[in-house]
Amino acid sequence: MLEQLSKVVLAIAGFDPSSGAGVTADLKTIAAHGLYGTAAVTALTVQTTQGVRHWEAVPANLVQETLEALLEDMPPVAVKIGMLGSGEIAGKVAKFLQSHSLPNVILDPVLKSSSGADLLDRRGADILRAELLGIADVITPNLAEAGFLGDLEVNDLASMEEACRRLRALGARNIVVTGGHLSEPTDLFAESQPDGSLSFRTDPGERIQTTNTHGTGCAFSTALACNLALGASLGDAVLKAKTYVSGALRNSYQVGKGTSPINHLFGLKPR
Ligand code: PXL
Repeated sequence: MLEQLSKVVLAIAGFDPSSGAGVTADLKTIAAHGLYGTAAVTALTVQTTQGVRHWEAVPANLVQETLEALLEDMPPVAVKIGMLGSGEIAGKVAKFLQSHSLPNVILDPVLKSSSGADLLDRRGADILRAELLGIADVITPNLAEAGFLGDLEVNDLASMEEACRRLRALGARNIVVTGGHLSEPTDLFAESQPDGSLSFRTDPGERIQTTNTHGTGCAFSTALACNLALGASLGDAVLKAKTYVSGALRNSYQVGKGTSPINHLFGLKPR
């Protein structure tokens, strides 16, 4: 047990002060998996359950220094990358990951908040496409992100599959396109085979009747990182992450006046 608790999962992401998304939500998710979470904060957002009002990137050198310091002291067994904010930070993160070979790197290619605010600048999006896609072991775009990165409209399983093929051609190895916004919520998991081809699996989900959905994308990618850290195979880790997010949705409750967060800590008994 103690051995598991001392396994470190690193989140590289922005700060959402309402704690539905971003690093604080990631730390809750990591704790919920019985692992130890650390974080390098890329941006401060001014945000509530009602949306993102404003954000500013953290100076890129602080992100880089944090990553180097954490690596020296608490090397992670998995890394989740979320909001990067600026091209300068995306470049530092890419360089950091290129110079240290870290296990289980999950990239959630965050471009916008669910309320529609842009969370990455143009240069950052270019670095995401040209460098980070190829560094990550798994990427977890939603429909809009898969569409943007693959340069096509993604709105059904056929276009999700085509997006995966295009992302593979751009260097991505394993891809989960999260389809929570489809009428039948289904994720598409594309896994690279030894010959370089992709195998596809559809993971159907149940539609959970709740509007408390803030933070589902962040929680999914972090839970995936955690399950890989715990030793699950990639295919099982993807399913377990989906089950975790479903549990967090099912056990969510209203907090704040807008889109409430999922309940990351639904497994925790109050004391
Ligand atoms: O859900 C994407 C996301 C990621 N990271 C931060 C966010 C958001 C959405 O608002 O604020 C910090």
